[in-house]
Amino acid sequence: MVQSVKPIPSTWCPGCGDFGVLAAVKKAAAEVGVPAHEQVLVGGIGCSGGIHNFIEINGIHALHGRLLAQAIGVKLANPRLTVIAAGGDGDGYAIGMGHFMHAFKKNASILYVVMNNETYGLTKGQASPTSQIGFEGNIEHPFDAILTALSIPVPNFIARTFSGDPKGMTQVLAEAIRFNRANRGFAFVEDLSPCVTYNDTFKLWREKIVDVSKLPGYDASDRKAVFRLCLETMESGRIPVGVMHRPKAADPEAVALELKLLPDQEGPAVTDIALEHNRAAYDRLIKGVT
Ligand SMILES: Cc1ncc(C[n+]2csc(CCOP(=O)(O)OP(=O)(O)O)c2C)c(N)n1
Ligand code: SF4
Ligand SMILES: [Mg+2]
Repeated sequence: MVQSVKPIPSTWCPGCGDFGVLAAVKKAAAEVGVPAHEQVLVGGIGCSGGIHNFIEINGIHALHGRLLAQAIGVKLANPRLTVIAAGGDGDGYAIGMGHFMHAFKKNASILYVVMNNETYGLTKGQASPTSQIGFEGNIEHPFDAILTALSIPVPNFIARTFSGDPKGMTQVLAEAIRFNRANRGFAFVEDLSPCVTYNDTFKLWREKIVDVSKLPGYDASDRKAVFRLCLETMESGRIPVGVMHRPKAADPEAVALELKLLPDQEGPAVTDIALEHNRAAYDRLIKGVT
């Protein structure tokens, strides 16, 4: 259900990484100058997915793993809106994995922020698809969303940030929102957002993170080179962060979904259905004249 209400006090544990994301989303939207009534935040299921409750904004609490379908629906209902989907690693990479993969190729101009804490926080710390081997009995290799995103050759915006660097995160989110508002397609930002209660990785991640975008000669439009750099960084025991894909220019072969389906940008949500305005068409319809 869509709501535009006063935010409720946060229910997150003190120190949760998601506070950084909340602050960065607010700051980025303000920096880009998105009016509040033009923003919609679609939250997933999990601690992270409650984010829309803590910000004065139009919000939807989506079904588990289905936030991208709902966010794309909002964008197609009114392409002039700035739509942000935000949820957790369990929500997006387990039950929501099918929607995650297809969002890159559908390429609607929405932003998807995943707060990855390598656990199911809300349900008390079980292993998620990104958990390390050994965490809560996990025996599976962790899934890496950035490598997956880079493997889909559509000119999306792709980045990874860290809640311990709110400034850097704000910059990246502002760039992603601008990308969306220029109708350049889907933007995906994974934020490393520690769960201080069940998997406190703040210290470990601070030590392991490497901002690959600051390395000499880095080119975020070179998908193959960035894929290789991320793999090599991971193989050396570090965690790559930064803008991982920034397409050079709009690609005529990969037009954003809302431009393909609604070239005039007039979605059904803003269609004038008042009778007087449409009376001529209505009369023709009744008479059976096309
Ligand atoms: C259909 C369905 N299955 C299972 C659940 C139970 N459930 C609630 S939150 C959650 C996982 C949340 O993990 P994540 O998306 O990583 O969010 P976090 O709490 O870590 O931010 C699960 C499995 C549910 N709410 N609905
Ligand atoms: S349980 Fe973890 S993810 Fe959930 S609010 Fe607390 S610290 Fe954050
Ligand atoms: Mg999680």
